[in-house]
Amino acid sequence: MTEIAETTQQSIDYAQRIPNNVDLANDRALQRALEHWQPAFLNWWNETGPVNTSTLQVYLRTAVSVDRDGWANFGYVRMPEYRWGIFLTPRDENRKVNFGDHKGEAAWQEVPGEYRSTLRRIIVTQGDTEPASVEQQKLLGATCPSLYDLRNLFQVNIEEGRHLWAMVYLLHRYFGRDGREEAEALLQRRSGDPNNPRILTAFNEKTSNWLAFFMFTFFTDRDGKFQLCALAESGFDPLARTTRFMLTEEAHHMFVGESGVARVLQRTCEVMRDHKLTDPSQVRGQGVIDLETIQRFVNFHYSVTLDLYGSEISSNAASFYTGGLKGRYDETKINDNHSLASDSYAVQEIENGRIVDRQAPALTALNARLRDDYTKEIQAGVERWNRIPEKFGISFRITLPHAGFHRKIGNFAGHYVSPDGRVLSKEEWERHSSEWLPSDDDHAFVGSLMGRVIEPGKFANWITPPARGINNLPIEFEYVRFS
Ligand code: BYC
Repeated sequence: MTEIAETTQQSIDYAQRIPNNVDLANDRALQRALEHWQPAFLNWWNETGPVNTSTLQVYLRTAVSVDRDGWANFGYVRMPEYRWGIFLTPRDENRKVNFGDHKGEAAWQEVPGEYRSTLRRIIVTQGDTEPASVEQQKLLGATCPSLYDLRNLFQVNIEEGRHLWAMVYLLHRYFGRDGREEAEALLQRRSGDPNNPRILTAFNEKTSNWLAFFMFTFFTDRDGKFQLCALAESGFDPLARTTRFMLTEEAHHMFVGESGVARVLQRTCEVMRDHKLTDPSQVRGQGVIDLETIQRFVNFHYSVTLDLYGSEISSNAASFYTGGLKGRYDETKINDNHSLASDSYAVQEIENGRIVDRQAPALTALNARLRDDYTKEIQAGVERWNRIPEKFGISFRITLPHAGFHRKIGNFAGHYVSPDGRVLSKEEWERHSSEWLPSDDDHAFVGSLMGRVIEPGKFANWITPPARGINNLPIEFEYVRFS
């Protein structure tokens, strides 16, 4: 391998078959390997990406450079012709490993032999989520509530595809034959396929309607943010630089989720006020989504996403940290010795039928800590949502369920915890579960509202228009052209 492929430029070379800022043209073997993977990626996109979209022209943003203003490039694109590429934030020659046993060493430009399989596993797990989310969302375009929303869905899908490219670049460039095999396997697993599923549980769930999509981009994409932030601290510098650029894309996805749910809430509250309604079935009668159903979707998506942090107590997480591979959220802003060797962290567990706090070694509790950091940000978003019913004089408030509610991974797995944090028997939990989680009836109702609204400036009845359009354009702009 040449040194050249490790340098990055601010601007992206779009003259290349694979746009990049890693000087791919000077690493012929890597370029050939990625050019070989490219048609397989396109086959995957055409087979499992958004259905019936190959002729649509979508008003998309494309990165032209990795500096702050590099994003300001918008234009119509046919999605299969989107220029997926490889973009890393530029290298800081002075960067160090900032935590763990190797703290103070120069950040690694090649994979340290002792961490090769662990790093590959982390990169594959991250990479696997990206195509999975596209697969989960492939049918949503058929029931979009507006052109504005349709465009946002496609922007998210396109960028998840690019995030796959980001991880595949690392696999090809740094992991040789094993990496190439893993890159192929990333295109072979399928969300929800019982024989060859995606790696992490939440990525095998269905995203079958737009309320689920907004919840997913609010809750699950934000797990993406926190995991990427932890990887952006990595001592393996190419991983840190790749994930830093991915984070700039992730911000829009979370905006789509937070504003999407807010617009659903806004519409429901408007209808409740105008018709003086509180009864959920009457609210539904007006063709909007009742607040109780929205709460059940919150309960589902939050709890499923908490599972993505892994077990609260994890020796994997401890060795990722001591090895300098995966840091804490905002690691370099934390004022401590970045070793955690003698620190402790409070973790909840169930003891004799009650939830108790236990001090655990901070190193093994890193998944719990990252999850708690995530919950703080989620809680702030929920509080912003709650200003909407408050403004309408409606007493209902969205709440986050207890971290033990509906969990399949970690300390709460196998227990039956109510949203308000009581440990119940299986029978009692099951008696109430349809009050807490979306039922088949909820899915059927929400599904019944989903139509296809594609007249510029028009919105489905169950959601309000956004406050403003994309790239300062009017809301009635033709964000997707069907001709
Ligand atoms: N489902 O010690 P444990 C995103 C496995 S989202 C299935 O508890 P660990 C995005 C685990 O792999 C962010 N399996 O946990 C969002 C391990 O298996 P092995 C994705 C699970 O390892 C929206 C075993 O159980 N990025 O970007 O400390 C749209 C014991 O593991 C699950 C990452 O996750 C689960 N939920 O932590 C698009 C970052 N949880 O290895 C994209 C990379 C655990 O013994 N991944 N297991 O066979 C990681 O850092 C870690 O793998 C995890 C798990 C945090 C996921």
